[in-house]
Amino acid sequence: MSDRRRFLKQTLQGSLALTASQLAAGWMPAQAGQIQPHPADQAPLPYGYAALEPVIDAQTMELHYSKHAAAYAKNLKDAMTAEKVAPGTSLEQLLAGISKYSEKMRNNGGGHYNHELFWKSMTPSGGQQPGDKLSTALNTAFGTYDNFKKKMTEAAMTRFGSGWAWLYLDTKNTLQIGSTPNQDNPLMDISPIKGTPLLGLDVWEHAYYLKYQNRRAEYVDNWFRVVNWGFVEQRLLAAGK
Ligand code: MN3
Repeated sequence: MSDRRRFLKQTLQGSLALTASQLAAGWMPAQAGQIQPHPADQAPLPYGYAALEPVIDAQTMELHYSKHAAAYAKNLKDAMTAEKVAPGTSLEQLLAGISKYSEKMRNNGGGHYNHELFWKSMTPSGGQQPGDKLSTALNTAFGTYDNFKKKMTEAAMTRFGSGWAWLYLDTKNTLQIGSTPNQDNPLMDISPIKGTPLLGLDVWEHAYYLKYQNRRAEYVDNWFRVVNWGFVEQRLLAAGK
């Protein structure tokens, strides 16, 4: 075996080996030995399927993460390859120019982004309150925490059919509440509400139907008990507020 062939064989067997889909899409390691994750990869769920019981039951979490969200991730990866998205494009950049791509890219790109945010926005150590900086920002924008919760609940309850309710920072750096249909979100250039999502609430029936059936209001009310306010505050600070 030549040195070159031996090198290639060792490389492909070793830590530099890329997945077939990363190679197909042109993704390369950030540096030797370190593989840059593909933007369509699912991050591991930061807690177990049963961790958010009784607010979200284990079966719903498992189906939601390993079936619904996994399908968005896979379909997004396929669409990025088929539509030749430039290597190195971030998910945020892709969504900001989503009007240039297919319906498949829009639905699955939004679906993947929204769910990755959703998992991190919840925590088993529930019952937290927003920290000082987030609390001040919520009070400035909405008067009181209770009024914020009321408006977010209204956004979730008045979204007809499937979609998301959002707390987001608009393009003028003001906190806003709104909702989007299907898997759209405020990062998308086609969205009527635009800005940086800080907290998203999934109101697709697949997010609650097994436990709550048609009782969306009960799901929404309980969901506030598992929000990871520390994570939301980090996003607010990172977005420059
Ligand atoms: Mn969902």
